[in-house]
Amino acid sequence: MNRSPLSPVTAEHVEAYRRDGVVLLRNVLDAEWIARMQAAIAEVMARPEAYGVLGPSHGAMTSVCYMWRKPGAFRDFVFDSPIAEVTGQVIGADTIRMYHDHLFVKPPKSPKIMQWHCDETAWPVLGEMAPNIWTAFSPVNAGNGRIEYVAGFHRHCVERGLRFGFKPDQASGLCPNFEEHRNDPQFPFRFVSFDMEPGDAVVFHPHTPHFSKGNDSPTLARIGLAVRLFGDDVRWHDPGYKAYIPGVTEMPEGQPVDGELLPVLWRRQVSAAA
Ligand SMILES: O=C(O)CCC(=O)C(=O)O
Repeated sequence: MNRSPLSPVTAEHVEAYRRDGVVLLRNVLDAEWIARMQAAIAEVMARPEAYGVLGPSHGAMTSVCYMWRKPGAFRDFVFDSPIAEVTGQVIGADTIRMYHDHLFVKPPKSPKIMQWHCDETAWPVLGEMAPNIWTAFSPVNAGNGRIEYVAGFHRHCVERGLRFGFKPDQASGLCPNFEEHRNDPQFPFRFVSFDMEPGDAVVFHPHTPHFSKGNDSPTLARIGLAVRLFGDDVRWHDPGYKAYIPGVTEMPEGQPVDGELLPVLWRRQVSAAA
């Protein structure tokens, strides 16, 4: 199973992430990783509560978090696969810490829609280096519910200090419903999405809005494992409505996050000559 990426993260990937807030990385995992994780995901699908914490969208879609906290494939995946390294390279971090994993499986014919949202809404932190790396473990396409993103909107948020809440009276209010802009020729941002194969991954910024429709395929499940990671600039921030991190108590507001439940997964190697 590969520890380093099969293809390098390039300057083009880094620039796409900076510009769009989202970038596709092909062939992050080798066939052994893909097979091991597909088998582990099938086990979780059979008994989700035995492996993790059910996510808020569990139902017509399987949504399970924190599987990495138990020994086994999910823990090995975050510590030993290349996902932390590729994410660190894409976002320009020196250190990557684990936050949480989240399995999203839309079975064939699942009507589940993930409405437009930014992950930043839920994370009890401030900082731009809190990305999501979403790895495909099935083919992903327009028919089976691939994720769509609004490219460039992350910079709009960061430059204006916009942060969305779960309710209209929280932070800057609710995330816009970008469905209203799909056919708007004046809309200044681009909708982007990617067909993916197992082992491909998308890295996206915490302020990048994303959405997925239901799975229209009669036969093909859409399987993705999101891993949320913390880089150097992440600071604790909890205005009271953010997601609870099991086992993690309040940290001092504005201080760097740490602790054994947010372990370091990767550090940038500094060459001796530097
Ligand atoms: O898998 C999906 O359809 C939604 C994923 C998502 O919203 C996320 O990873 O934050």
